[in-house]
Amino acid sequence: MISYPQVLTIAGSDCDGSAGAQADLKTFMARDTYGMSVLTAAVAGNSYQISASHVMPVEFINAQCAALAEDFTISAFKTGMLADTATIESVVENIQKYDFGFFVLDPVIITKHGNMLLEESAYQTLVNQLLPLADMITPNFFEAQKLADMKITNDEDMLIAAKKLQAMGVKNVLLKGSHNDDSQTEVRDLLLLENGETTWLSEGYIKTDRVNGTGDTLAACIVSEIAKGNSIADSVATAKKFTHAAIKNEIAVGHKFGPINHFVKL
Ligand code: PXL
Repeated sequence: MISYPQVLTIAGSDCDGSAGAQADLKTFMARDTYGMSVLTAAVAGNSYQISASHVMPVEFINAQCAALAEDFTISAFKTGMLADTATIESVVENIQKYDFGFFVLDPVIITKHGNMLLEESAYQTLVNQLLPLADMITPNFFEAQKLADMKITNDEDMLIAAKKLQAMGVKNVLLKGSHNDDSQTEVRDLLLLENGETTWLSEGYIKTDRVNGTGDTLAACIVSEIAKGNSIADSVATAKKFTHAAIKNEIAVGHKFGPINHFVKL
């Protein structure tokens, strides 16, 4: 029998397969890990827009976690769309009750196209209850500014913001750089490790609308690499390379904001 590291995403379903649990599961498979999913919500959408969403009952989230904990040895997991306060509270309870291993918190708040995936009133619960349990947080530029409560305009600000997040209780911070200026040539992310070490990761800027699920994929790839036994720094470096390659090698799916390419090999 072949054995693969077992990994988990606690996230929303995105029916068009570009983001959320679907992007995570594709990434888990692409990176040679066995992926599982606890669904917190489901959204109806395509490459144009999200048209509806539905939150799972807390009892059903509990049932999914219990079912997995009873049978599997999960060595790393991530969270994605957590929708509302009750969902976050149930996720907090479940991850305190069961050991799902290394925890990457992708603080999904709002999509690139302005859809709220976390109720405003739930934000404080995420910060106070979930964030201190995370081994790593992976905010994008906007989420980092909101979480650190500051404007970020340069590298120095990124480091100050990352340290603020660490002071809020999360061990390791991967702060994703800005990528909203078509004149920029690179996207620079900052990794701040628990021991205070910093690493800058850079890849070329790619001008494309086909970036749905990028944040999900990056975090899912980190989970897979950690589960395979790699260091945090190596896992993040591989995840950055994989996500960059998945954006660069575009696939023809959908008419507008398409998915990235999870078939890509490094
Ligand atoms: O990429 C963020 C994201 C996460 N989870 C779900 C989504 C999206 C973006 O569309 O639909 C379920």
